[in-house]
Amino acid sequence: MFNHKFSSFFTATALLATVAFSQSAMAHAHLKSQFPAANASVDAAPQALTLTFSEDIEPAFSGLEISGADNKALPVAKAQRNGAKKNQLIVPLEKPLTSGKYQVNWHVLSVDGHKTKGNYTFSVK
Ligand SMILES: [Cu+2]
Repeated sequence: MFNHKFSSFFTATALLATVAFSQSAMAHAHLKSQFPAANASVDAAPQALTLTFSEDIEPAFSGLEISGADNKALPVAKAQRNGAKKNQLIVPLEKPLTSGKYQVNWHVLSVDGHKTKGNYTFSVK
């Protein structure tokens, strides 16, 4: 009898914790897609990097660094948020990318106040 009560209490608590956790995890801005795509090898050098997140983001506290094979950050213009899609960050490149491999390190602040970051690579043929 005691064991049964204890185990259903435990199950209910675990369930509540799972629900609470998945709700807060869902609210974070995760990178959903990007252009050029991660691991892609593109023919034409992009004029801007476009990153689409799972949540709306605050452009003033979001941005990225892009570096080439020498690990030096390349010049980029101020990060902008797509006027029509508040979950999309657009970062224009100030110089055309030459052929080679590039790493992007991004960080964003989602509108719920949570920060996320990550990185990916792509290359220009
Ligand atoms: Cu969040």
